[in-house]
Amino acid sequence: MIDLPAQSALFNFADELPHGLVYQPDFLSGNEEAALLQTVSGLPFNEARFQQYTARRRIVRCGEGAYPASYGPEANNVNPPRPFPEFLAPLRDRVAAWRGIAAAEIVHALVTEYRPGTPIGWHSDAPHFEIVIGISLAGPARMRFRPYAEKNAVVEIELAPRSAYVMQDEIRWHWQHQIPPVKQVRYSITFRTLANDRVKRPHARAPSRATRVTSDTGSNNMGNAKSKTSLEEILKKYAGTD
Ligand SMILES: O=C(O)CCC(=O)C(=O)O
Repeated sequence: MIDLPAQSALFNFADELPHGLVYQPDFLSGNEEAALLQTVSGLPFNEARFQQYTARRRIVRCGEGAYPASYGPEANNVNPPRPFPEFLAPLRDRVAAWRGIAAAEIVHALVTEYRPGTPIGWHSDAPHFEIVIGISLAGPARMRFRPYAEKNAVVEIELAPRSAYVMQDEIRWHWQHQIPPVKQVRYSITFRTLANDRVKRPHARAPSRATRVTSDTGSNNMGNAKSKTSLEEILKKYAGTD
């Protein structure tokens, strides 16, 4: 059972981050993270495939189907139904409530495992998805963003364990994102809604004036929570607690 955190405990950097990017530290409690990790760390992960290339990160895809696959050999097919596993339903409902959308709008969840040294390169999300909501578990990661129109202008946040982020609107459609190799094992659960009426294509547009960017050599680290706790330590710490 996942409890909603008290609203007073919630904080985000909405005024500082590029439009459409929301960062929420401590979205999950330590106990909630440990409970998710017990299940997530035992999932049947497979290497992510992208055309001829096999990525180092490993994934498990869940979703209701009836939309095209993102990439790989199935890219031109409609996904086979992959119902949401039961353990993800409370988290899906909760992220939906947080963003003010119906849980049924979240059609896809991707659970990703990054072993130490594993990155995800510059990309934008698959065009048939709209809002992306990511939950971070276990090790921390840096997440970097750059506008299509200004690829040297990089914004960086630290994704603390138990935090949540959202990419929608400008950051989702006009920026790319990347995660440099992680130092400790990290898992993410990314939930996605379907793009409304058509497959959209990311494209270049000058970043809005409100956007705060820095140069590629001096990135702007706006996250603040750092953790050196390993997966084993988290599981040990919360073992036997509810
Ligand atoms: O692991 C994350 O939080 C980011 C995942 C990501 O960029 C993706 O699935 O496209």
